[in-house]
Amino acid sequence: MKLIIAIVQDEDTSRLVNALMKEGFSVTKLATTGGFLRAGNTTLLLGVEDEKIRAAMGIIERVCKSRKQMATAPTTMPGMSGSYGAGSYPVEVTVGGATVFVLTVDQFVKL
Ligand code: 2BA
Repeated sequence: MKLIIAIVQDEDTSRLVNALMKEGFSVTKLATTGGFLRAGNTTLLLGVEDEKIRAAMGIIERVCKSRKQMATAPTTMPGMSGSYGAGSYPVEVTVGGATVFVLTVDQFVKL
């Protein structure tokens, strides 16, 4: 068994969870925040049998389309500490898509 950790954009979450559950995958949804943009995103946990990994990845790839958009990234001026010097700057980032980790599961038990 593998554990898929998929970080996706909030906009894609509902469609992705629906698509995964329709195909019989169990999903746990966590509200998370990206370190760079400090904006909300969603992390999904899926425990998946090895032979179904390809199907799960296919659904994630199909639903989570990436697109470019301008965003405001927070920054801190060098040499300043705390909130002093904190500012923000516009950046073009690719959002959507998915950042996916696949981990081997040593043990899976429901107690
Ligand atoms: P964020 O850290 O908020 O990053 C959002 C997007 O901003 C990134 O999309 C990337 O396009 C851009 N970005 C990130 N760091 C940057 C930098 N130093 N300079 C310029 N642009 C930068 P993704 O790469 O698709 O990542 C989407 C979200 O997935 C991330 O949100 C973060 O929450 C998570 N993530 C990505 N890589 C990760 C990793 N190696 N470990 C843990 N979480 C990761």
